[in-house]
Amino acid sequence: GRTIHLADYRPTDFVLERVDLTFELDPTETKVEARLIFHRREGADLNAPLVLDGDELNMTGLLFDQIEMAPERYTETADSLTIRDLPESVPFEITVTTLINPEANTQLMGLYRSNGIYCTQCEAEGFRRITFFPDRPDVLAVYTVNIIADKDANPLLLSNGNFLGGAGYGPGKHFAAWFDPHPKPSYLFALVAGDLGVVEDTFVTMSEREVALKIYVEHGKEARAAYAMDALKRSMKWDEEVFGREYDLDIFMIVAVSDFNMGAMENKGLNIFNDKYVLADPETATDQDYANIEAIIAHEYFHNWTGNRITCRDWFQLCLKEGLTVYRDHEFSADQRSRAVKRIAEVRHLRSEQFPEDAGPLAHPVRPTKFREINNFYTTTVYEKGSEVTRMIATILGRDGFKKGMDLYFERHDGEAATVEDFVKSFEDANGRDLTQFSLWYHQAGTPQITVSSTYDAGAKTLSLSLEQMVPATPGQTAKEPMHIPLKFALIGENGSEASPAAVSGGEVTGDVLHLTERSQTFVFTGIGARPVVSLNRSFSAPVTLHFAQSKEDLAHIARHDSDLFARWQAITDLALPNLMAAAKAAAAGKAIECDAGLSDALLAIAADETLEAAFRAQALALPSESDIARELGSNNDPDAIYKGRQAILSAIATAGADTFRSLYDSLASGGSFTPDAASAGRRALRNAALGFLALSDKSPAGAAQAFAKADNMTDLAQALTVLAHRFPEAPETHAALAAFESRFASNALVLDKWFAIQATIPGEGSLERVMRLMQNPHFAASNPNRVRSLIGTFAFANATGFNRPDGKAYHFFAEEILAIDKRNPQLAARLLTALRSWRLLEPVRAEQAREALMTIERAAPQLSSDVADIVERILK
Ligand code: B3K
Ligand code: ZN
Repeated sequence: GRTIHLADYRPTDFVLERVDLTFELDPTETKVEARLIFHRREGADLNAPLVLDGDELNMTGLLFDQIEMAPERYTETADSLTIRDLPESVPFEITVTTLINPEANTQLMGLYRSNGIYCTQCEAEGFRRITFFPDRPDVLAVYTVNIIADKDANPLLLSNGNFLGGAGYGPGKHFAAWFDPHPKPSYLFALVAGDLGVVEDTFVTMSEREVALKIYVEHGKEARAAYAMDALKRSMKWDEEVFGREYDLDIFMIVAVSDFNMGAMENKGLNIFNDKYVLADPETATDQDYANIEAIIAHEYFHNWTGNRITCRDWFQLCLKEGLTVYRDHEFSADQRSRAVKRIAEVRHLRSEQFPEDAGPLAHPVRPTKFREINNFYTTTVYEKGSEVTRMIATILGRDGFKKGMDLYFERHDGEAATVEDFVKSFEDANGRDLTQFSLWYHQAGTPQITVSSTYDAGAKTLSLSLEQMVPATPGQTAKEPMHIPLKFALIGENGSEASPAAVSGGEVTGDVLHLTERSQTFVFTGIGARPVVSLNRSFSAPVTLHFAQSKEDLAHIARHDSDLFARWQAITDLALPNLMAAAKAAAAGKAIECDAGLSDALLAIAADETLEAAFRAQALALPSESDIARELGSNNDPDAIYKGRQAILSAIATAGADTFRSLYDSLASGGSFTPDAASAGRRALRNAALGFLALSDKSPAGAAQAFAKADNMTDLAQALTVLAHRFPEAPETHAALAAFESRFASNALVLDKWFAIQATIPGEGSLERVMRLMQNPHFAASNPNRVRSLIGTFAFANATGFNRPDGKAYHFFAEEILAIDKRNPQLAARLLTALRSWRLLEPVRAEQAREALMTIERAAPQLSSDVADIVERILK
């Protein structure tokens, strides 16, 4: 594929007025008739042809105003249909008939079959695999959809909008018609047909309209959709209360399918979900599953306003809907659960996924300016950093200012395809604030690095805080401008009191936000009676890395006293990191590894502190991950040394805290029945963290085996199995537990995904052989994205020692798999391949092996999909 540039954007020459689609469904030969009414855009070139997009289509008919089109008036290529000699101003009708094969569609883009169900995925460019169409998000039209299918096999016929009616249609067939009154781009089109069970409910909106809610799942799984339904109703209510947004159709449907490339899709009125993010009950779902379901149900629902009512002008604007909608789902979860714990989890995720992306060969701005394959830009930068940018707007403007800006955005752009500039302008106009410099967050890639120092002058009673910002070079962007970075802060005195300065000079400070806008800037606070400890970037107000050499005493002070729980967690992390880095270095040099007693004391104090919520204590005990340590170390990384060092620190904490962990484990035993609420989940998380530490000092697997035997919910069961498998991989107890788990859940693929993932992450030498063996397991299916991600994906992304074995064998295995997966499903292959994006940061032996594996992929070039070709070329560049 060629590169597409933002600068080349121009509107279409023709306006699409209406779309009428008729599907005659057949597993291998579905007939699609598309009647499209266009008129030439005012001011457009009178000779301009109509160019429609297509992909792997078999066109069997083409009519102009109901009459067969003369062959000399059109040209069909592999990816387009060009029609000439069209009317200057009157509307005209083009009718295209295509034949498509849903069964053969292994890419899972366009119309395909999942477990006997017809379903669609059209974002970003899947609609062109259904019919020839102006397949771009700025073409909005009203759709009518007729579906004809065998009645027995497909009692259910669904599409977007409201149901118009249905009836029999010849022997053994029936049809249904749907009408969506809201103009939409083709990427929001959806169709589902098949035989599914349903869970039904209703929601009464703020203007007292009743909306029918339906969640469709495989027969027999209805009970497992109850939590998703509850999350949907809470999302609808929250969007009314917090953003003033009401739902706009008579019906809202969710369909769960088992073959899906990503999490879910926000099609108008008919969301389609990976069943992993719908189905849950205590026996089969972990607390993390429940939290994910809540977040993703909310995310897709929130798209109805941020994405569907206001969509993107072009795919460069993807963060307009994704960054904003992630921000909305984060806020929703924060309101439903513990805000601080949610924030910690978000930051952990951002640092482990987005920071490496931003620091590596795939770095790109939140609003990119060019792409070769749009599917490769559904990234953590567009989503999660995009959300952080929205959060910073809220921080800068304050709650009311943010709300005013959002209201103006909805008012101005409802029904339109908008840009990032339109979005920012709404906040500027509603608040009278210039956000030009702030907008660099959309345009400059790379994580800003901020170096901080502070000095206290007791005589003058002043505190000076000097900050210097540097944005690293990223592909295509060498020189960077200083950014507007909003940093929440507090000056913490003795006993945790917060000093309020008499005055501040050197830059803008609004409330508890310090605005860093220059390359280097010194803020001077006056009237500070005693030396305070500076707590900076509280709540992680800006997605940056701070280099602030605070003493252990100051960090401990923050960890103990800050009223911002996130900052307390960050201080603990900052205390732990130097220990973990030193441990990795000692392990690499074959030296003894030592754990600072101060660190284990601080952690154990938090673990036992009952005034703190359990989930927070569990987060503190989790310590920075292997990838966090690798990122801190920067380069020349040896994953074995990092692992070994980290394990030694964990063991030292386990030994020092044996009594604490024992009493936590015993006292937190769940009594009564399971509830998935955040407080209960937090207690399970803390208890399971304690179990992990206990197993580190245990010589025998008996304790973990007993935890496995006693577990009465999936959170505890999966954690016990993880502890057994990771700590005692060869023990008979572990083999027995793995076998018991496999047979107990043999008919539940989503649970077996956990079984695959737990084994794929067993560290150390046998990993590759284990993964290869598991690929032969009858429950593994190379055609199912969830299976592939849970085994091969988890191995590559989450088993640093196993995947990065120094002989490079795992990289070469991985390269072979990528090539095989690419033949069936390019999107899945390209996404998995990003696991190698940080190869240059490895020590030279591993780096060279990784490079060679990448080269084998690149050498397959003529056969590669544009998805994989794009990723491998950028990674190697
Ligand atoms: N908008 C979809 C993602 C589509 C990805 C296409 N490759 C789900 C979401 O972000 O809500
Ligand atoms: Zn989204």
